[in-house]
Amino acid sequence: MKTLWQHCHVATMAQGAYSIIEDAAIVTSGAHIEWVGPRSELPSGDFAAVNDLNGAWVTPGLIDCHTHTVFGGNRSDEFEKRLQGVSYAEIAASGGGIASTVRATRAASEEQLFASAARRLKSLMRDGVTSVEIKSGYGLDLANEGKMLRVARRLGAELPISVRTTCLAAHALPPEYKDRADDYIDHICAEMLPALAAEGLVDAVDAFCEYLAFSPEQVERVFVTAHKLGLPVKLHAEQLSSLHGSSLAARYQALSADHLEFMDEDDAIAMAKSGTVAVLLPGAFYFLRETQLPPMEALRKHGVKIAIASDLNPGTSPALSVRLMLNMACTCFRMTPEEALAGATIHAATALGMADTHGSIEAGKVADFVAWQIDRPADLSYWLGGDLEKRVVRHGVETSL
Ligand code: DI6
Ligand code: FE
Repeated sequence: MKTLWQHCHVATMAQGAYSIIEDAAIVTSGAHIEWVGPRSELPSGDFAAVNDLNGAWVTPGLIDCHTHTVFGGNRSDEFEKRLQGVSYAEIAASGGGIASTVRATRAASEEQLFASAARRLKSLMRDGVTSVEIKSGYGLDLANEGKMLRVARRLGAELPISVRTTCLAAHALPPEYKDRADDYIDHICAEMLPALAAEGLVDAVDAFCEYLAFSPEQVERVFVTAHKLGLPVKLHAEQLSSLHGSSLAARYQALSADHLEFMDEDDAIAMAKSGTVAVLLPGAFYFLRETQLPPMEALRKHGVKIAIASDLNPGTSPALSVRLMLNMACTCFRMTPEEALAGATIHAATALGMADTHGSIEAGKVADFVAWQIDRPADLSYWLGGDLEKRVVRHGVETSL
């Protein structure tokens, strides 16, 4: 069953650039792209359906490669307090912060978590997202991390979006392990990761490497366990200080190191060597009113691939639009709209280990794309939010939300 999509221009994003084909045609066969090229070169064939895209710009479906979409409650009350001058640290010391989301997530049923996460995910999807990574990390014990990851799997099964799950058990210290961080890491390595992996709930393993979370030594133990289980790793690194977590991640061939405002040039060299993607999260930078910029020039100079993601989470980035993140990447980090779009397509796919099948519009890849009624690709980074007219195709089928 072949379908023809025409009357469009395509930014294929192959090789991380727009790679534009004007007056293009796309042939899909089932869930895959069979052919893409200039319409004048379209091979003859029988098409079960012909779609007129009305002059749209077609891009790959957006890929949000770093989110914490599943969580209980929210923290808009803390947002109000912070605006009145109470600091993040004071809020955390009084039982708020990540700990409050852990309490709410533990108290929530799988059904409640599914319903609230589905609402957030639909918001991302209405904005052109067709693949998403979802982390655990607000359960912090076997039962509740498992609950979060099962909800993430179910979201992928029930909604027209591809979900990659990441176990972030090493996100924060659960109250049961107060002052016993090493014991908690032991528990993650001996019990939690093996059990969650055996249940097929884990596509990758992440940790939060920061002076207020886990040390590089503790993170390394998690990485060793992940590799023994055959799982790739990722890392929250250099968000608030420089512990060289990004270099550690590179030594373990991490798919990505994320945040990175405080990384240095040696970290960039290490990441370039290992092919570790730099995932920048402008929503968290903005929401926390950070001032330290990620070292864009070092990343570019050494050829590190840069991805952009929402970091959707209740504490530091309640972001419901990846396009808004593209705008922030341009305004805050001085990325070009082309770099930003590559960051939410092909490089995001690499950050999830799915670049062989996703992230660009090329023959053989999965047919996930968006036909936007815009004047040029830069419009995707230009408009601040809103709802752009578009058609979203996933696995070769037009979705409606
Ligand atoms: N870095 C972040 O910005 C979030 N997690 C992390 O490791 C914060 C999560 C939260 O405050 O709930
Ligand atoms: Fe995060």
